[in-house]
Amino acid sequence: MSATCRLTVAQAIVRFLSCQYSERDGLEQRLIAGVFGIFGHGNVAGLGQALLESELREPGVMTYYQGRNEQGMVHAAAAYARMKDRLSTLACTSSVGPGSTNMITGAALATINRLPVLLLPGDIFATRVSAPVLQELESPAGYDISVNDSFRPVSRFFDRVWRPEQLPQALLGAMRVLTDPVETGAATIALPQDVQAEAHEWQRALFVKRVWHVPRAVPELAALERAVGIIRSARRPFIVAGGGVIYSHATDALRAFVDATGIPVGQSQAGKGSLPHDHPLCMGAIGSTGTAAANRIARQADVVIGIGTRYTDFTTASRTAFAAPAVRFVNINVAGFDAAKHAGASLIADAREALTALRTALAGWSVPAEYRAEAICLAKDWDRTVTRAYNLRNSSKPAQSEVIGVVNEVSEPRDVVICAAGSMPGDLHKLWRTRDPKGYHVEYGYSCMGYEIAGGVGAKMACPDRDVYVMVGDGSYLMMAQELVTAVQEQIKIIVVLVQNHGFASIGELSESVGCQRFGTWYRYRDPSSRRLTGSVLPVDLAANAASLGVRVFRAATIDEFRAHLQQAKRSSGPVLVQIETDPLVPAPGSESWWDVPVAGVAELATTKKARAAYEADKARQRALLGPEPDSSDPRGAT
Ligand SMILES: Cc1ncc(C[n+]2csc(CCOP(=O)(O)OP(=O)(O)O)c2C)c(N)n1
Ligand SMILES: [Mg+2]
Repeated sequence: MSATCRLTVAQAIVRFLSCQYSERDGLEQRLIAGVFGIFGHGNVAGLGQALLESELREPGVMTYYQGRNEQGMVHAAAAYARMKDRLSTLACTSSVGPGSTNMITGAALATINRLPVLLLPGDIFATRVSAPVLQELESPAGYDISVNDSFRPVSRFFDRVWRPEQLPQALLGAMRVLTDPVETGAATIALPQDVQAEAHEWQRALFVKRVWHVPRAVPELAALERAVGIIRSARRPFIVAGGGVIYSHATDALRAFVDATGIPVGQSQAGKGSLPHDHPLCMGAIGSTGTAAANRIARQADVVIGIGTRYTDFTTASRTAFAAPAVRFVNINVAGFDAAKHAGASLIADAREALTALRTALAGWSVPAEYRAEAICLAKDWDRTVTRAYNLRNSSKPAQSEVIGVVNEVSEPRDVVICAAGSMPGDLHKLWRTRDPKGYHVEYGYSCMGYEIAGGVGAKMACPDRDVYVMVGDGSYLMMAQELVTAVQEQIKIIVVLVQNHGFASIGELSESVGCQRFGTWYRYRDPSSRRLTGSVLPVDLAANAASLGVRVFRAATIDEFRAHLQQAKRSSGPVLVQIETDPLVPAPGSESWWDVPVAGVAELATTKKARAAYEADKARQRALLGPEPDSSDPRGAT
């Protein structure tokens, strides 16, 4: 056999991707498990032709999935990767121009959430002989610029393959980034449409099986000792568990550490599930959408141990959650960037490795018994709050918390709840009783309306043995429901719970809190006399919309009907949607927390003026978190 073979660039890509594997803890799996695509002139004759040949030659090796909107394809790939703990993902191929730029939102989402996705946008001709081609945005500043350059800031890896010879390096670079827990995110290889179809002589070595080892960084001894010293000095330590705990499979190590030390745990959106809800020291959600239990403990914490968290504003309540002047941070993270946050002692390491090492080093040490008892008591109180919120029996329409309660009750412990934007992520963060580390899937890095249904499709593809409950608001549904058709086509069973409240309830509440009277947040006709959007409710029927796409649909008017329909939905085989009308004005239980959203500094409206005064009071509590504050009685600190 000769050392080379002749293939097009696109055929080489498909062949290469078919033999990439990831490996962690000895477990090997396909790194790129399939390809989502929408074809146009930018990829039909390149990757389209190559995927067809692959499907005919080796059925099932590199399955092609048809997307509806390129953004949705990327969401599905990101959700897939999240469920696979970032060890496997999907590729997405698009045409040139709008097909490519439709993927940019998805790329940003993946990169923010640190989820690997491989994006293969088509690009303008490398030869330029037919320029400007259809959908080419010409730049007088340089002929090598295309819309695909917009991927650069939202990708962790970006390359454009102008010549076939460049492909091997681009592919290897992309695979490395995808499998690096520190760097992972969107890896984009832009592929000019002529280059995709160009034949080239390839070294066969490019197509051997490659196994990408996903490392578990061990903590440096000196850093471990520093962290241990700080934790030993603590009287009221508190753990903030982030997504890194789950991706690293560190949930057992976290539980062992917590059981041994008695340190209570708060969870970010991505970290929810790192301890089950009924663990006595699980305080649940932390921050702006947190539980009163976690936020009370956080307020007085003297040492905060962040594990696999990047401390977003929601997690830190815009830097008001940790109020003790002398609070110190110990941050366990694979990324030095995150480990150094809040002037913390950084422990750059894999979460599981670090927790195991810390438990050994802290053997025999635990928090004071009164503190442990206080935390346990607060967690129990919050659990009672959740039970009340699940059973409000709101008089007119059900409250959202009741809907969440029913979904929690009807779903099995290993099932998955998915959400991304609107009022539900916050309510789910507070109220969802998470029983499995992969059971809670709320995308809150980008909080992207439109992720829900597409993400549900990707999650179900990754975990066919779990039911996937997609919680979607009417606003998010209207933003992007098209991947329902993909679910119908592939008979991917997602159970969509459509919460119809006729508008942007979350932003309505936010608007009210900043003195803006829910302006522009209802879905209403323009009133002919006032010329404002205050007329009657729009006659939008989203259940009918879903039914028209081939989805089995149920409509519930009451919470009991909703429960019955959901149970039926659970038994059905293909995609299902259950619609329920809720009362958007019933709030979830309070977080005793804050989120920094600036209020107009000058206003005619009394509502805005009032909100501004409240804002200034809250703003005064915000901290720079530059390290423990010097004692003001100490003359050195006072200077
Ligand atoms: C793509 C995108 N655009 C805008 C926003 C800002 N935003 C956050 S929630 C929301 C409204 C969501 O409405 P809906 O899905 O009906 O949920 P509800 O707020 O009613 O619970 C908006 C506009 C966003 N998160 N994502
Ligand atoms: Mg809504």
